[in-house]
Order: sequence, then C-alpha cells, then structure tokens
Amino acid sequence: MKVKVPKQERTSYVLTLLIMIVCCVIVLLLPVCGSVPLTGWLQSPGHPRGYDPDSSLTWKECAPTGHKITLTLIHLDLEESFECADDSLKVFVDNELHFTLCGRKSMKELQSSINPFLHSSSGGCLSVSFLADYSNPERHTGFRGFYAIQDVDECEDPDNECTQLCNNYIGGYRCFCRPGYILDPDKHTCQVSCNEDRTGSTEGVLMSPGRPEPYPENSLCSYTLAVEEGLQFELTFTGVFDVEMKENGQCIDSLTIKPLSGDVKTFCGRDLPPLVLTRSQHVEIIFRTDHKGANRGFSLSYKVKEMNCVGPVTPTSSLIPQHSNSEYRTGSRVKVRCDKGHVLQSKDSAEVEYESTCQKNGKWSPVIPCEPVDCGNPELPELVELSEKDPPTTYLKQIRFKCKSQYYQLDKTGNFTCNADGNWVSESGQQLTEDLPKCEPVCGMNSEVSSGGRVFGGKRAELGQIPWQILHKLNPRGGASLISDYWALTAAHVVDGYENENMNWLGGIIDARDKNAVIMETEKIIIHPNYMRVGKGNDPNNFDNDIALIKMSARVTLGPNIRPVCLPNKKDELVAEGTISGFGRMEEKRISRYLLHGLVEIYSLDECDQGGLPVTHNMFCAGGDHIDSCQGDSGGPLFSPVLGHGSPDKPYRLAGIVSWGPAGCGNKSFKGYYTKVQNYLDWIKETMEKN
Ligand code: 4AZ
Repeated sequence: MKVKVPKQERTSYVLTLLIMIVCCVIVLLLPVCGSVPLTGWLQSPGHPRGYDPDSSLTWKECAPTGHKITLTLIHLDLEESFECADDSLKVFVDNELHFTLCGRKSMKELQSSINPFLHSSSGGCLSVSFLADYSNPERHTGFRGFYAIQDVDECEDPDNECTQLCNNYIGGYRCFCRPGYILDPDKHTCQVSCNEDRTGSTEGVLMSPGRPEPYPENSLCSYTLAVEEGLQFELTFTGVFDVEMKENGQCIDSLTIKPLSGDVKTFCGRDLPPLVLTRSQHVEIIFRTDHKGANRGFSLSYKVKEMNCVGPVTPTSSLIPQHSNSEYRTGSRVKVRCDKGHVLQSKDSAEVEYESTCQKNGKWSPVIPCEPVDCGNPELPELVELSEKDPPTTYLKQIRFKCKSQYYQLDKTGNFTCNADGNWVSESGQQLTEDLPKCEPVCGMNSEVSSGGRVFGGKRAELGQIPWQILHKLNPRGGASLISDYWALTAAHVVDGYENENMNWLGGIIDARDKNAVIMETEKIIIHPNYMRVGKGNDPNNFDNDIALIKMSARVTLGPNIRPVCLPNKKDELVAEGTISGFGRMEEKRISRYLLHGLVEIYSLDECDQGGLPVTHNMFCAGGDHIDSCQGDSGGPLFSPVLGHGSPDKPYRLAGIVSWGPAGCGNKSFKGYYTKVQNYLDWIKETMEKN
C-alpha cells in the first residue's frame, strides 16, 4: 500500500533523519574523542567518494608551548602496494617520518597501532603528505581523521624537575613544597630553611633538621658559633651519626666544620666523629644534603674552652719543655729547637733555637721556620761533572759525580750526602773537600777492529787499534806509549840528547804522513837517572835502565784514537807473549810509513842470544815467527794481552819498551831486547807525582 505523505511532513522527516545520523556519528566517535577539544578534520581529496589518480594533499599544524597536537585517523582506504610505492599517506611527528600508510585498515587497527603514536611533543608539529599515483585500478575512498590541540600534563612526565609537588595548568606547570620547606629560586627545588646564628652562645646542641626523623633532602644549613678571643669550641658528637656516604667513602651528604682560621673537617658515613677542638673563636658548621636518601643525621653538643696552642711551633722542630699532649696554655713560653740538619731560616749563623709564646688566639709568636741545612753546589774538579743538573743540595740529599768524557773514570766513589754540618760526605764518611774524586783516563782500551797479526814482519794496524802508540820522526825515529793524558813512556836512548828541547810527538795516526796527526809538544823529558848512555860515560854499550818519561806541555785530548795503555801490576808474573808495534824498519830495511804490529813470545834471559851487550834483570827478550822490532821502533810498546784479546777485565798493559837487539833485526833467532817496565813502577809513579 502506498501512503502519501504531505510535503511539510517529508521535510521534517528528512531533518529528523539527518539529526539522528549526526547524533549517531557523535555517539560513535565519543570514545575516540574523549574530552578533547576538536580542532579540525583532515581527509583525502574527494573523500568519501574516492580520490582521483595523481591527487595529493599536504598538511602541517603546530602546537603552542605547553601543548601538543594529536591526530586521530578514523578511516583508511588507499591502493595497496609494496612499500606503499603507488599511493601513500606519510605522517611526520616533530618533522620526523613516523608512518607510511596504504591499503585498508579497520578503525580498531588504527586505534591500537597507529593513533597512539600520532602526537607531537610540547610545542611540536604534526604533518601529513598524501600522494596518489597516475592510475587507480579500483575506487578507494581515501582517509579521514581529526586533529586536536591539547594541554600537556608536565606533572605526568617522570622527568619533570619538581623535587616535591607538581601542579599542572593549561599551557604549563608549577612546583610547590610540603609545609616546612621553601621553594628555591630555581623554582623546582624544595629546601629546608635551617640557618642559625648562635653568636655569643657558649654551650648548646645542634642537630640535623627533623632529628630524630631522617633529615630532609636538598637542605643547606649553616650554623654559626662565635665567642670572644681567648676561647674556642669543643664539639662532641652524640647519639647516632648517619650522613649519606658512597660505598667508596665519598660523601653524598656532608657535615663540614669550618673554623675562621685553621683546618676544615668534613664528616659523613656512620662512624661517630671524634671530639673536635675548633682552635678558633668562630666556627661555621655546614650541613648539606642531596635530593634523596633517608638517613638520620647528626647531633652535637658544643661548649667553650680556653684557647691553647699545640706543638710543634714550626715543622722539623721540637719544643722544650715537651708536653705529652703537645698542648700549651695561652701565655706559655717555650724554647723551639730545630731538628738535626735544620737551622733557623732568618739567621746567617747556624742558630737552631729561639723562644716563642702561646698567644690568646691559639697561635705561637714568633714563628721562625727551621730550614734544612744547605751544603751548596760543590766546586767541581777538572773533567768532573754532576750526574744530575742542579740537584737539590739540602740536608740528606745525595749527589753523584761522573766524568765528562767516556775516556775517563772516577778514581773513587762519586756518591756524597749532605750532612747535618752542611758538608758533603762520602759513604765512608770522608768529606768532599778532603777527598775530592778525580777523573782518570781509562787505560788499556782500544777500538778493537781485527785481531792477531804479525813491525819486522808485522801487519798494518787499524786506526784506534793501538791508540797509545805515538811517534816522533826526528833522528833517530822512535816510538813511545801514552800512559796518561799528560805522560808517555819511551826508551831513554830515543830521547837522549833532547832533554833540554821541545820535541813534537804525533798521535792518533797509523800513517806517519797523516796530516791530521795530533801534535803533542813535550814540556819535560826525564831520563832514568841510572841510564848508561850508550858509548858514553863509564860503561859503554850498556842499555840498562833504557827508560824515560815524557811530559806533554798540555793535556792530551783523549778520544777513540788517542788513549793511554795501562802499566803492569807490581806483583804480576811477566807475561808469556805480547804485541809489539811501531813505525820502524821492515823486511826491506825501509822505514815503515804505516804502523805495524806483530806477536812475540817472551823468553827467560838464558834463552836470549845476548848479541854482545850486557843483559840485566831490567830487560827481557822476546821474538816471534819472523817478527822482531827494529830501528825506528825503539821506545815503542810491547803490550799484553796480544792485540785482539783485551777487555775491560783484561786491559792492555805495557810490559816492555823496545830497546835494542843484535845487529841486523830478525837476525838468526828474531829476538830483541825490551826494558822491563814492571821494574820501574815506583820511579814512574814518583816522577809523575813530582812533575
Ligand atoms: C834499534 O836499532 C833496534 N831487534 C831496536 C830493536 C832491536 C834492534 C835494534 C831489536 O833501535
């Protein structure tokens, strides 16, 4: 049956239907919107009909400070594609891409996994970008949602900085404190007001705020105690002491006792601090706590005491009379005596005592420091230096001497200590001034290159191999051996006649024509007093005591190619073999341009074929396998061990001086005669000392 409805009624019917639909939508959306003020709708172009190919939309909205912006999607129907490459809705939160959406999602899905994340930070922004590609195989309705601006509840944020209570309001928040606390100017921290000035109070009790309850957090309490001069405070801790401390002993909360002058003491932990004497008429006690913890604090009683002084008056001194607790009443006079090795600073003389009086303020007067005795920098002998530059030179400090050059060594220990009398003393107790260490040349060491070898039938020496060998080219050509940095030893017959002349000797060479030879000028030539001049005097042709000392006019600069040989030891047996060296004649009877050396055996005197001249115990004979010394070698060395076998433990020693031989070197048995140096050690020593 068809009923005709009047036009007026029809209009009101449509209106009612419309209102019902809107109501239904509102009822439907209520759980989604809550009490949020709706700011606006956002939807894709053509929604709900469907969006066209190539359609797009961008949108951005920001919240004012103290607010956030939220977006709630209630519908999503876009073309589905891999990684939303065809059609997509991109959502940016605070300018960062959070979602790229496409396909179809139910309201339930949107509410659970998308919408909870679509909100900005306080004062932040949300933006979306919708883009459809060129084709739509099917019709898609697009998306729809609404956005809203909401207040941010900062108090809900666990990171809000209110130390006690927080109150949120639209667009911001405010901190406030429980009764008994005041809000710090930083507007977040609640503090206890606990400063107290007890000037004039001579006894009483101080305790942490809230005691016996745990003390409040974030407190900074300052208590001032002050009385007249001549008095001080004695602080005694009582009851439980419990101030928050880290496990490593560092204070988290702290109680600090700060006298106007003197030591500051800080306490925390659970050990009851000891009794404290403030040693000041004025003291500030500061109690500081952090933002958390439940510790029970402190309690201390204070009372005034007469001021006193404590010893010592100055470090490194003692007091006379000595009180067992080192405490002295005001007005006491004491004698201050500097400890051993210390003297009064202000005095030039080495005074060690003065009188001092305990003042009303608990301080001694006068206070003259005791300073360690200073031995000063020692005067250094030639060639000697200190192993440390500018060393400390006060009482008990040590210094060490060393030689400036590696070619020298100290003749005795170089370690000295500054004693209480201000003198440097050695380990054996000898004073430096009485027993100054000297640098003496290291003897018997060479720059070893090759070993063995064979003067007459000899082998050429390398530079530095026989660094004690020196040469003079005057007639007769002769050799000598350096035995120190001033002295050389040669045969008397080599320098006979030159005693009153300056000779030039050449060193540091292996080639007699070397222009770079070091020239050593003689200052003195001392021939052995018992030397019988050959062919002269009362015993002609006698080489007994063929030995002479040469002193150079300046210290010879030692180096790798110029170094002395050692003298033999007095008690050592004569060696069995040695090396001879020189620039003398060779096989061809020509004088050698180069320094030659060769190994020789040493024989007992009865094995020597005497060659017609008297043989004495001041000589020995030696020779080798077609090796002999010859003219021009005289005065030169016979040393042992043989070349190549020396070492710091076994330095090269001068056993003999090339002296004479039967006519024609290498004749018959190749034996020559050498002055036995061992027999002249005393003469050498005495002569060198005297000259
Ligand atoms: C000389 O006329 C000389 N063979 C030195 C040594 C020897 C012989 C002669 C030993 O200076």
